[in-house]
Amino acid sequence: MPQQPQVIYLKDYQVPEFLIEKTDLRFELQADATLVKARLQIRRNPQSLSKNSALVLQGDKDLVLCRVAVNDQVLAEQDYRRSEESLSINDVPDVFVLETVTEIYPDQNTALEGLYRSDGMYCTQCEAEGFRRITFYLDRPDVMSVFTTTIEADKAAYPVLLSNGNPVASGDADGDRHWVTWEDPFPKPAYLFALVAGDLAFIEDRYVTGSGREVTLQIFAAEKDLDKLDYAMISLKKSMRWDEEVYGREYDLDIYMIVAVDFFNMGAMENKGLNIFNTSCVLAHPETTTDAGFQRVEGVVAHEYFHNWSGNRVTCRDWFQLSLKEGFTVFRDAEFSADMNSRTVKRVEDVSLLRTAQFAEDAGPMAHPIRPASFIEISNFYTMTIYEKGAEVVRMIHTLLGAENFRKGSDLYFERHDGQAVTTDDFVQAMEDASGIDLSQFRLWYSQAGTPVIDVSDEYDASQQIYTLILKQRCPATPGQSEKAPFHIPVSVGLLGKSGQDMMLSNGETTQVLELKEAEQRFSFTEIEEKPIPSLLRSFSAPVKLHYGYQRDDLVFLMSHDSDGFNRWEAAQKLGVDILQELIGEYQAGNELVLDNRLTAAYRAVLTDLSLDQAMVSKVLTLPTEAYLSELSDIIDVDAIHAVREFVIKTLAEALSSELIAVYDRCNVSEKYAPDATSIARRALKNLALSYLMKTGKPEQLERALTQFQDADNMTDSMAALALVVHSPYAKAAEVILEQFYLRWKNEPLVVNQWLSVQASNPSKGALNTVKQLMQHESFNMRNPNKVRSLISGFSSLNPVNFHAMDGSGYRFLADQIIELNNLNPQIASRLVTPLTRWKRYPADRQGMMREELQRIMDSGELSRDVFEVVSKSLA
Ligand code: 0A1
Ligand code: ZN
Repeated sequence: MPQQPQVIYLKDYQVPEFLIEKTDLRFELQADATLVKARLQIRRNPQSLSKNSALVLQGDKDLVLCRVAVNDQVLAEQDYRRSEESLSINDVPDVFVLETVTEIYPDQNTALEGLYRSDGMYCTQCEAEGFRRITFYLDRPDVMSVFTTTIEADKAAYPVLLSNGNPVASGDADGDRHWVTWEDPFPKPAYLFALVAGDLAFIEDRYVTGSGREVTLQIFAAEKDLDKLDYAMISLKKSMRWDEEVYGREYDLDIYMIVAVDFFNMGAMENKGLNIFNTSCVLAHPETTTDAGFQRVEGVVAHEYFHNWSGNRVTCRDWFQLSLKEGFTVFRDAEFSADMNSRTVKRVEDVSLLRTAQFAEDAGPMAHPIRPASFIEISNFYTMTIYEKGAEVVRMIHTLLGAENFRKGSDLYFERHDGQAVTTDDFVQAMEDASGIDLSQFRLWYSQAGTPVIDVSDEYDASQQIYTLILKQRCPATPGQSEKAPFHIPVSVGLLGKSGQDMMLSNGETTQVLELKEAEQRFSFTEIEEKPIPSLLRSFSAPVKLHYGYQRDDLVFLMSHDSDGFNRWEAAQKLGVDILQELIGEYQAGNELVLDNRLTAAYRAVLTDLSLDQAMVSKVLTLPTEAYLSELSDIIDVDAIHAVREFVIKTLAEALSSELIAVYDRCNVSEKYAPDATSIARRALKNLALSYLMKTGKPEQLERALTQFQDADNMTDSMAALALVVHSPYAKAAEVILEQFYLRWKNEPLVVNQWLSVQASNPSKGALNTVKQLMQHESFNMRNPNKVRSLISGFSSLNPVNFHAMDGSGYRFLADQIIELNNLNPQIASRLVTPLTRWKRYPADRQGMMREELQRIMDSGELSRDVFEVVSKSLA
């Protein structure tokens, strides 16, 4: 890869010069190589302005080109030109058939893009630009083609041969081989192409659509995982029903397939009719999967299914529009999960993630708008910003339009653009046209990066009974954008009276959406009989940082009275942040730490109030995480944050131990495991109580955890106990149960991944050595992204105290792994850089060491585009 890779700009977009009407593929899978024969029906695009241009197809440098023919005429070498990344042919007719034969080597493909082998089976990953690693093609999403795919392979080793669409023919071939032909009637971009060949088992079900069409549903996995597929099937059927009910969208093919693979760079992929899933996002069984795992399966199955409309039927014009499909689809899957489980819990989890990971991204060197203006490597833009902030932007449209208008807008969008490759602006336009609501200023959310900050103050005029909120917005500079225009921000508010009731507002309701559009704006409420306590940004109505000078007593009040469940949690978080930040200051000054007993009292009240939404109790009683406290810090003091948070947990645990024991006993019921919202809430609360109790350091609490570990009949309880013991000072006990756990689960890779992760995230001294040893363990494999994520990211992202060790050992270790992975798997290598990109947030000594490691990566030799982009932007 060149050291100065090319930057690609949105402003340079041009319609394709050629279109591919039909794509006929034939794959011959051989022991060491695969032959790819492509027959493309091509014509010049009448919409293109360049009339005589050469045909330029993208193709990876490793493709071995065996034959090129135009209209059955084989081309001689001088008739075409091969460059590092393309194949050009001059003087092609306006309409013609192009044939190529290419040889590729899936066994050597460690990048896991294009066609590769995962544990003996073949599979593909073509988004974003993987298809060009399979054959020469117009590998861009606005070239949509009808695909026919024939796969030929050894019958015994690869009995199952799958591709997109419907199977239309099959037969035997010479030499114990067989073949199957698949036809996908829906035109699609190459990034949605998929192929699978392997010895796979499957479960099958059927689904009847609202209009009465019958669809066959199949989920494929290795034989040994056949008992872990039922939950994905249930989730799939629920998703299909939900999309009909909420969006009026039906499935369109006769068959829907999901395949589980062990080696996968991301979570899953929405290939038309043939989703390919990371095993971690599809396999679920009570004995091996935690509650969080079950919910992930439900959410990801829904996400990929929803893409069939938001992504496949209506796709992206170019990769700058990625959030068109991802933001919208994340919003859809979040609403689905909220409907299936606890809405408030789902919101709290999503907001927590956004405020830690996405806000940090928005404040760092890789900050970009949800519609980026440029990139070097598109794989680097599958980010929290494109996905999660993108979903928040769609949510704000939903808030501004209301549910009914939003549905009109989505109907119009799907109808207007079915079968097209479009832009985020087309989406917003449909929402505007259907609702009549002006979103012109709102569009800035697509082009401006950074997290807006809103400072709120208020005035109460008792004689006039007028209460006024004064909102001021600003947005910090981000790379390439020093000045920002004011955003259009929906700020949902309620006002609480002294007795805790919601006041009636001028819209006749108790919640009102203020539309902040100016840099500073005043909103007055009339007939307000007493000075209210405001409940601001209800349900987190916009992805912003909002400041208002709450007193601690106000927050305690809101914790118990706010009618908005999200804001009750938010009040607890704000109280926690306020107290922790003050203590961090004391810690840094070397003073003795004393906990404000209002926190203890508030926690006691929540612990003992059985009338509360039990699903929310464990969330309310979880202190702001170290990651969130870090994000809120100007200069991150890793050790102070950790020490202070530990102090508060221990103090709370000691003060509340009898209440915590009562809660633990109440929730520790024996019942058959079920991943429903009520039982998930009970286990969460039980394990939260246990986590506090363990911090008392009392031997009987260790006993409690060990008993839970031994008796658990489900992975949630067993993993919670394991993590608590491993992260405690009881090193000997930890060693014993880690060993026991491994022996029991060593044949379940997903369980072993969690076992790796628990050790990698251990805040005790010596974690780095453990991680290094585990890299030599039989269960570790640098080529498997799930292993890398569990062990290496587990250390660099979930173990701040050790990663940021003052001797720089954590940074050095991470840089070594990035340098190694840069050659094996650039996408994974590039993602690993993230913690180092945040160097500016740390004190000077750590900054220096982090920068040095970034520089060492930069100087380490030939960098992939992926790693180059992130490292160079971090050093700029
Ligand atoms: N479109 C998928 C995410 C995805 C993106 C890239 C991949 O390979 C590099 C794989 C999956 C989704 O949103 O689920
Ligand atoms: Zn997606």
